[in-house]
Amino acid sequence: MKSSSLHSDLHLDVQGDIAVVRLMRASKRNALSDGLILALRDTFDNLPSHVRAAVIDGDGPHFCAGLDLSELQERDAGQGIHHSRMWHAALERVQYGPVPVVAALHGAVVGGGLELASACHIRVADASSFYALPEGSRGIFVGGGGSVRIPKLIGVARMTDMMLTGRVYDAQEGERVGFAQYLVPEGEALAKAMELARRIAENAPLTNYALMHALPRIAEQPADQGYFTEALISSIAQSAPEAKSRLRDFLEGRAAKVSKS
Ligand code: 1HE
Repeated sequence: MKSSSLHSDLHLDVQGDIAVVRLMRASKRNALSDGLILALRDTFDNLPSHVRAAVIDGDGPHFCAGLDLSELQERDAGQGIHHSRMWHAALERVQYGPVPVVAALHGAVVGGGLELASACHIRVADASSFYALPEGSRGIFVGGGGSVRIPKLIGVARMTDMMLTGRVYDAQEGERVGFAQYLVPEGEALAKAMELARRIAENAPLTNYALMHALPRIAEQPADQGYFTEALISSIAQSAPEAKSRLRDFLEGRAAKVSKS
């Protein structure tokens, strides 16, 4: 296991081919300062090349309390745009970085913390997790890509309700509406996220790349263009030597069958 850190509040542990990125600011509920946001960007820009999947989690009782409100000074409109664009750049590196990212959620997943979780490819939540967008009651608006990503998970109507009324979703409701794909008992999110990351790391890299980079774009395209893009990316993936050897393994009885358990 190799540990390093680009910022005192962000740790990177590389365990084999899995990178574990941990928010380490428990005393402030992992509130995302500008420095922490930039460190997230740099961490995903500089993952070691042998890493095949990543997990993000948060130290302490909460995953993340969102934007560091103590840094919210008087900003004029121009500064506000640059600040929001800085978040966009960092969370784009999470979503469209080199490897799939699994978020291990517990406690508060709120505001910018929910925006960060939404940039990940899979969310595993433990039973203590809760989701909120307090921006609505703080007189501000989401600025970290939440208005693009969160409606894709739960729909525009639910996000509007959360911001207008301060509605908080608990872990069970959160899974039901689509915040998390996996719900596990309290304290087990990281273990489950690691299990999933190890499974993801076994996939052919080009398949993972297609899922991260092609699928969300295809989903945004008109159907006719989507079908065409799908034909291109699927033919690229299946022409890779790794795809050919995996197919041969199945046909010759060496690969696992699909099973229910
Ligand atoms: C913070 C922050 C923060 C806690 N920025 N310092 N996010 C919010 O509006 C959520 C604000 N936070 C909370 O509602 C609660 O802190 C929690 C539900 C997350 C956790 O409650 P609790 O009781 O465990 O902790 P606490 O006692 O409230 O907080 C512990 C410390 O963390 C305390 O500091 P201390 O010096 O008094 O010990 C808090 O001030 C500090 N803290 N959250 C700064 N967010 C790109 S745009 C995104 C826009 C947003 O994300 S807006 C939503 C911001």
